[in-house]
Amino acid sequence: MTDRIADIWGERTPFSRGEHWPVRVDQKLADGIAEGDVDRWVQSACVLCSNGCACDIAVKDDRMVGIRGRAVDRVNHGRLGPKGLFGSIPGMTSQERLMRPMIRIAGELVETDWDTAMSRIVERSKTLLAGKGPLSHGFYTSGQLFLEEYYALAVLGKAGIGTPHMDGNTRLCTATAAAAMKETFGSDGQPGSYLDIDDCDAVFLYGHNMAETQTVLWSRILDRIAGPDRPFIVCVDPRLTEVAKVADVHLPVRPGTNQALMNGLIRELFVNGWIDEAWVQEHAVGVDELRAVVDPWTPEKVAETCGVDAADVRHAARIFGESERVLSTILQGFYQSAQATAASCQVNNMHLLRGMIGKPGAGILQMNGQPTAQNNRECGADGDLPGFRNWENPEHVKQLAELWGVDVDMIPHWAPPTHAMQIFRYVEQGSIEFLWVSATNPAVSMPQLERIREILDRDSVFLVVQDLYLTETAQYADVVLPAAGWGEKTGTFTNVNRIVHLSDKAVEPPGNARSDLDIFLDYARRMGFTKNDGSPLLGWDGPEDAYRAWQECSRGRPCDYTGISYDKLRGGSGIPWPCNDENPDGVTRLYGDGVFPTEPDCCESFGHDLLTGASVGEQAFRALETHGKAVFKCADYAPPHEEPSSDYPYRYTTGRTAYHFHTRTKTARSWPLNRAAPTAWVEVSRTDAETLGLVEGDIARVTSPRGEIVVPVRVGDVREGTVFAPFHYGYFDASTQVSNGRLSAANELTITEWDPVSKQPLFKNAAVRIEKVADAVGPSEAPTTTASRPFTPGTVPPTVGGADGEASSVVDRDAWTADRAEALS
Ligand SMILES: Nc1nc2c(c(=O)[nH]1)N[C@H]1C(S)=C(S)[C@@H](COP(=O)(O)OP(=O)(O)OC[C@H]3O[C@@H](n4cnc5c(=O)[nH]c(N)nc54)[C@H](O)[C@@H]3O)O[C@H]1N2
Ligand SMILES: Nc1nc2c(c(=O)[nH]1)N[C@H]1C(S)=C(S)[C@@H](COP(=O)(O)OP(=O)(O)OC[C@H]3O[C@@H](n4cnc5c(=O)[nH]c(N)nc54)[C@H](O)[C@@H]3O)O[C@H]1N2
Ligand code: SF4
Ligand SMILES: [Mo]
Repeated sequence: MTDRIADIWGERTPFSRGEHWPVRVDQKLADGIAEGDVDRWVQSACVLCSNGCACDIAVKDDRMVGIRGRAVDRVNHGRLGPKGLFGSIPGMTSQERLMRPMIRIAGELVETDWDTAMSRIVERSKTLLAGKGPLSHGFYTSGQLFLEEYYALAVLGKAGIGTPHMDGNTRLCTATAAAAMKETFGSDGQPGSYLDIDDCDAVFLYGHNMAETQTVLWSRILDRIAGPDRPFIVCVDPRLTEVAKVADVHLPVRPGTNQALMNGLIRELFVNGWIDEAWVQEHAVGVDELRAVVDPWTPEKVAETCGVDAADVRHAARIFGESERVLSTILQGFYQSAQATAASCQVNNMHLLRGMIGKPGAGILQMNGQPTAQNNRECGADGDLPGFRNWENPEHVKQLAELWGVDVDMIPHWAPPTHAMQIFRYVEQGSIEFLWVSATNPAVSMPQLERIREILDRDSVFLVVQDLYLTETAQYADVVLPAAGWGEKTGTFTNVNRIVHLSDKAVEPPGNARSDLDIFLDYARRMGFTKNDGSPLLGWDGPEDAYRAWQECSRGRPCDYTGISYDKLRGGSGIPWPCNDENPDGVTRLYGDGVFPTEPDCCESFGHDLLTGASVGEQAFRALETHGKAVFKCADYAPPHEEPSSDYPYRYTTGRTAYHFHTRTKTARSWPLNRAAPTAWVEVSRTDAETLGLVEGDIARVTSPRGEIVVPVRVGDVREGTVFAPFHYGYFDASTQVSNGRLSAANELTITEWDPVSKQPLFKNAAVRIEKVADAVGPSEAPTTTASRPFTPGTVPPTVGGADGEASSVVDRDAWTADRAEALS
């Protein structure tokens, strides 16, 4: 095997359109372990991103000692990326795992036993419920638990306590994916399939640095690119990512201007007649409004607003308009930027206009990020009703009440569920006095950290934190619960393209740690939650029991799991939902028949106004007469609320590197990964560095109206006027910070603001100033292999675009025209 830290994607296995992506099995065993030492291999899937790569865990002497990709699986055909290979095991076997519950006594967290810890929680919970009622309780969970755990949490929150204050960090992550699919198609549920990579003529990546964030999916695209009939690649990203480097067209938009670009691309489709009129008439409503909204957005106007080249906008639109099969992927550059839902819906609209949906190669991937985000959305631990049910539809609420054996009025449905940022606001205001945080680290991952720390630190809130480690968030807890993690518990989860995997328990958890499912079930038991007939509300025996209960809940819904048993998941490949009697092997692509779940009685949402977030409501939705047709939702461009000013002249955006996962609780504990990206940094363009008198490695202070960070400078390939910071670097291992204890977390600077429809925070738009505080002692330790590499000489950096014909993208457009225009014709 090559050095998979330097060579992130491994060697190429080229293939051409329509062929089977070749198998390549990637494996990593702990140092000193040979294959013959392994006692057994236990089936699982990787939990370090949403790609859902199937793997087997190597076990020796009841310890996890390695990982291997599963060749038979349709997701990864044996491959694993650097995080999967190097980041899966070390964190789990670390000495720093939480082993025993902790409670706060006289200001200090001290270890205790489960009975004492749970009694404290239950006592507080019961007192508050009796005195103040369900609205005193809030739950903030994750995209990293298992399906069974979310379902347990959703049922206890909705039918046991009756609080609408439940959400996941999925709100920060994929709320916009769900929202965009609900608006356009009537329900959450990924239309596309990874197989579309094998069949497509072009891939459009919108705000998605797939090369670093879904490395195995990217290697599938690289293998098509290395094959004989490579697809066109179009990249929309303000940085020269590895995606941008291989792109035929790179549109390095100013952060916050996605909607202007999308309106322009769609206008080009109309102007050039790249529309399947017959399909649109038959399968969608609202095309006239869309045409009117995009009409002013000429390529020149887009160029001016987005800072890209007008010719590149035309080229990109032409690739979309003239290719037969386009795959689009959308992620945080859209979901966490201004007008998130509106811009993501525009991607759906492009596909609808050409009838490019549900057909091989013509897919939409409204991406997920976290490994199990999909399950949170399905099971309703994000506040939605389980099974993609519509809280505004009384019949849907009744179905759940019957299923759970409780009164309809027990289940909160009188208002929209409370989103994560609002839950924290209620804690700040003092109305939520009991907050249970599981498998997420808001003290690093939420916007405007100084405020979040104050909220977590409030005396008025009783804070429970359930994690693998003593995180920055756990430091504020009243009770800390040590959770069993991946490989230490059994459960299922579902990846981006609806593929369900089973992860079997490989080893015992460390110390007294217990699975999140056991903890939630124990809480429900101690609270005495019952059905109307007096039997326990959550009388489940373990994960498989919980899973069977979920199967019943999903029956007949778009995410039907009734045909996927634990047994069926063992041995072979993962299986896509919906899977039932009608589709015993699951469904690869949704909407192949052009019929969408927009029937008012079936849909998950009646939709929203994309500019204001106002609910459309049942009556107005019925008046649209959707009846199985998709909806063209649209909105005019509105600039981000915080734009550069004289005090804060730079656009600030944030994101990831290939080598770390989020707040680094696992990846910082992997020596090879942490060495590749040991400390925080900020990326500045070469031109801006010159203006600011900064050189590589200088220590700079980056200040927004909300705070500052002091970090080394990477003079890199970000567009002029924009600075980029990775959001991974919190404070649990402060010894690795280069800046002498100064703040390094990107979220010190981000803004408390969210998309009006999805309520996803705007992590990618803020205004900052930047100044030097110390000379470089050497180059920054930022990665040299990826989008964060030092400035690439010989490429034209993304700059402010000008009039048509002035080359500003990294593509040599003359060569492009010659090579690719021919291929298009
Ligand atoms: N290595 C690694 N992989 C991961 C994760 C991780 O932490 N590390 N996390 C997983 C999770 S939970 C998620 S959600 C995904 C996220 O995966 P991605 O969305 O691919 O990751 P990000 O780096 O957050 O953002 C992607 C790109 O958005 C660009 N961008 C910033 N602002 C804008 C804008 O206004 N417009 C446009 N068009 N682009 C913009 C950034 O330059 C960045 O390259 O990754 C998953 N995979
Ligand atoms: N500035 C900025 N901020 C961002 C983003 C950005 O791009 N820019 N991205 C946002 C996105 S997309 C995301 S997904 C969030 C991620 O933000 P977080 O959710 O805060 O990130 P993680 O570090 O993954 O936190 C997960 C926690 O769960 C624990 N854990 C793992 N497995 C288990 C388990 O089985 N049980 C329990 N109980 N605990 C477990 C881990 O130790 C870790 O502490 O950050 C968001 N914040
Ligand atoms: S691509 Fe994602 S799921 Fe696959 S090995 Fe890498 S981190 Fe794990
Ligand atoms: Mo995410």
